[in-house]
Amino acid sequence: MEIKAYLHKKKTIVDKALESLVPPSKSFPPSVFSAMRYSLFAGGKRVRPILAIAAAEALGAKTAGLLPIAGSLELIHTYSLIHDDLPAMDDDDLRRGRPTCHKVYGEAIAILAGDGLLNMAFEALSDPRRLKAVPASRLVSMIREISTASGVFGMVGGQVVDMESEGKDVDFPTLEYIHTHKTGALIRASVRVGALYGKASAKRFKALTRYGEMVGLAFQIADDILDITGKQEEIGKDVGSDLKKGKKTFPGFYGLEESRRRAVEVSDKAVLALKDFDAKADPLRDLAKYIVNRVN
Ligand code: GRG
Repeated sequence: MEIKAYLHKKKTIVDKALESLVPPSKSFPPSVFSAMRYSLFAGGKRVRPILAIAAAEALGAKTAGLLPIAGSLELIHTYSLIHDDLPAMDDDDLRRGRPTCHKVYGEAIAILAGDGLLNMAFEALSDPRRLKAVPASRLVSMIREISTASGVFGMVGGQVVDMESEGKDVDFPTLEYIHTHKTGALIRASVRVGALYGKASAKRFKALTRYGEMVGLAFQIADDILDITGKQEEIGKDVGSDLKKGKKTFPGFYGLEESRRRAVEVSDKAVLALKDFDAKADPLRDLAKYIVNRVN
């Protein structure tokens, strides 16, 4: 199946799972439920849940039982976007093609909507009614994987260093730390959660981990490039915001052309990590290529 059709099909499945995880806007208190749903259903490619599903499928697993877990990755990702957009952080007005959560609901409700989504992810991850297919010990490994990747050892740590580096002439290892933690950690965890669900052998788990790391890096380089070359109506946020905020990015170090070359090189490494997998891993291979060629 062509990657665009694959993504569309999986996005529909993920959106349905998310719909069942997050109560309707009119639930009490409606302000926070509306804000959570506003940001969650504003669009979004659902890359992280789809990576988890594709990793499990690469191992031959049936993935219906993975959906609450895959959905939890998107809940955490959306929380991070809401908080990242706040005036105290990146202070952005546009996200996923819409005014940011705090612009519509105010800062206090946006903060609480982010908190609500983060905690709802762990509710979903520990709900025995939804997770009958996953043995408790494996579920604990997944919860640890996701919480470590989202917290100070992952995304939160990356966000802190990113903020503290604004306007500074950071070195390349610092940029690498920001990229691997702020964006890379949750992407890597998404693939590893799919691998855990699919009962990967130690060898395959290692290969999928390498794939996740390379895809995470390629994704971030592509994001840095899109921040310069993208169109606002396609990327759904303001163009040129990294430069405006004095953020050092991949193109800042290497220029656009070299960054493009490196993104492809890293994506090729992701594909190479899957050399011992059969055709069931083709969506993962195609995703690695798609991530560097994407326009949003
Ligand atoms: C607030 C703890 C905390 C962390 C925020 C994710 C993040 C960390 C910041 C977002 C800033 C940013 C633009 C990062 C670049 C990579 C990235 C995460 C892009 C957005 O992800 P996509 O492209 O977005 O998957 P969609 O909308 O498709 O889900």
